[in-house]
Amino acid sequence: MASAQLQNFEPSVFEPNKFLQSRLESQSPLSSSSSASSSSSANNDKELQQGDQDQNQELEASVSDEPNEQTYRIEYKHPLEHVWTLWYLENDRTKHWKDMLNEITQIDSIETFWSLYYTIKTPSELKIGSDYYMFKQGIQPMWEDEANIKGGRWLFTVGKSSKDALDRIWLDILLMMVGESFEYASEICGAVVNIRAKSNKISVWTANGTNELAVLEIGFKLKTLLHLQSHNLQYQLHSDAMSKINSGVRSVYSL
Ligand code: MGP
Repeated sequence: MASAQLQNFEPSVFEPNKFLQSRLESQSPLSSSSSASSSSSANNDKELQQGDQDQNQELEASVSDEPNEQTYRIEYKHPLEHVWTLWYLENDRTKHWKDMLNEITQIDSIETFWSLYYTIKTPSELKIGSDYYMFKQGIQPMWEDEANIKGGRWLFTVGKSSKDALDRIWLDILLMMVGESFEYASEICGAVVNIRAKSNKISVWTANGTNELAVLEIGFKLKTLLHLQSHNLQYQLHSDAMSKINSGVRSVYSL
């Protein structure tokens, strides 16, 4: 499903060469297994003609043990605890903010996660003004969604000179989310990376800004596991962001 949607998706995020390469690599074990099984069935036919029934039964058993492509897809995927949705926003001044959001695909297994990750651009390769959003399935990546409206975000900036750090931190956050690494994982709604001219921003959105224990556990874990000692993490409520006029949004916690 991920692949089908991606093929029709936004060319500035989707990189056809990477996509084809990852598809070819992921399919090669299947192709070799299917050619192995067709040569087995050719032998099988020969032996049938020879009337060697014992040998034939043995061969049939070994062929039926080999997974076909369908079973391979179903049985060899490692499902995630939650299904996640990746969204992409490309800045377009003629559009309202909500209309700039594009849903890219759903991620439901470790395999779809890596296949997608190696197919799309990393944050540091995106154009200025673009964002990625990865949220649990069913949660729209906006303040107004009922899952976010009482919540807030842990926000920090990553300098423009730190492209590798930006990509590394973003990947680590995605892995922490899909791997359910937080004690209060149910409070996690999603994560956002904003590519901006001055400095890039990464944020992790949580469901309830008044759940102090959860907010702080998530903040401390981000700070320690992602080695963000030199970064200042600020927790802001979405309700404050919604009512912001000109001044910045206040921080409820700072780490
Ligand atoms: P932004 O993209 O989060 O940050 O919000 P940016 O571009 O760094 O700007 P700044 O405001 O942080 O300095 C930019 C603008 O997009 C906001 O001011 C809103 O107009 C709009 N916007 C962003 N988000 C996350 C939302 C949202 O969840 N809902 C709505 N309605 N608008 C949003």
